[in-house]
Amino acid sequence: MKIDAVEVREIRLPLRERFEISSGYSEERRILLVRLHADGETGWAECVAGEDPGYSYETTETAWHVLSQFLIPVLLGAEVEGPADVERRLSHVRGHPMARACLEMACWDLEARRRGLSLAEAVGGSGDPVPVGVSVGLQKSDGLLVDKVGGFLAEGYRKIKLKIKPGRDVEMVRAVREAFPGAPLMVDANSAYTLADRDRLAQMDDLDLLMIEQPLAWDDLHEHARLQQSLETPVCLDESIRSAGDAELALELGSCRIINIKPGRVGGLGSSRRIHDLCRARGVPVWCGGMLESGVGRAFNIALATLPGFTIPGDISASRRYWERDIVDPEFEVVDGMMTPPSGPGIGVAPDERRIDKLTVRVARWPRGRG
Ligand code: OSB
Ligand code: MG
Repeated sequence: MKIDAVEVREIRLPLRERFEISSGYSEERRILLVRLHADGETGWAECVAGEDPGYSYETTETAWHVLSQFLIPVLLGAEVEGPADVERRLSHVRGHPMARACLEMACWDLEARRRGLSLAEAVGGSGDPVPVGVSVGLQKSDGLLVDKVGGFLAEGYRKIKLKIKPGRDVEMVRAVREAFPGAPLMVDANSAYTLADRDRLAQMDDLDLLMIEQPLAWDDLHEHARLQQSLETPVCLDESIRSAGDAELALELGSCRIINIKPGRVGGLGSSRRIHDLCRARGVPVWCGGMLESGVGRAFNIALATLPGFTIPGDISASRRYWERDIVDPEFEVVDGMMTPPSGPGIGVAPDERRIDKLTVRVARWPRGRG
């Protein structure tokens, strides 16, 4: 297929509630949406880069820069074979997986539409509903957190992830555990600790947690291996895994027992699938993380999560958990803790273009000079 045109736009989408993690917070997402045009078909995707470099060095602004200066010029006018070819053509760019991923993912959507397949079918997954969870940000008090968790459990979510940081950890999590003795709970530190906190982190072993996610540095594997040795609770890596190579090294070193796969963080769906396959071959469970995506990005996450190695509920919540109104029709729903992947071609949900236009703060189109 020949890439005839590409569009990138930034939309602003206010979250229904502030989402706070150890490194900062978000109240309004600055989301880049990309659109590829080839052979009369369109492919959509979303760039998951955040507003600030607190999770990754990539931001909305760096992604805009790398996409428009270095990535899109390579694809424009090119005759590409499919998503794997797009990934290959962009591989000369060091780092910036989130910027690269959104073009690869748009190509997955485009190709799935051309073949009349749902994204779940195209990646090799199933059309079956998948159990999903919810990630709960830091709250003003433990009481508020317990109320929030109770609400999500009542909605049926199959896993509850609590954000932690030094000063808001063992006692806070214990309050939730005591309120909900049998609940499937885990915690995510977003790199807020060091090995010096080993004893504090080991106190989590008594709280019956599914895992502790990314306790140490965002780019570390070695110290996580040392920490995992002294913890009973499985360590799950998020930030530290940027590729299948990272995943293999992490498993060799014993840095974690579980991996959180986010297509944006690892450079796309192809890379996500390679990490999935590697983990599955070694009996290591994976689950699909989230980056507060709009419905466009969510569609990729739910499709990926239908692969058989995704044995733990992902951070894939209903549109309502994030937005007053999502930008896709229909919105994503969770019924009894399950989400059904859309069955239509490609992402299987329709971006609401009128609404997206209203939310847009800037747009760039290639070839240059077109409207
Ligand atoms: O660490 O998983 C994370 C959101 C933004 C940045 C990092 C993370 C998160 C979440 C939210 O936990 C998951 C979601 O999209 O619901
Ligand atoms: Mg995380």
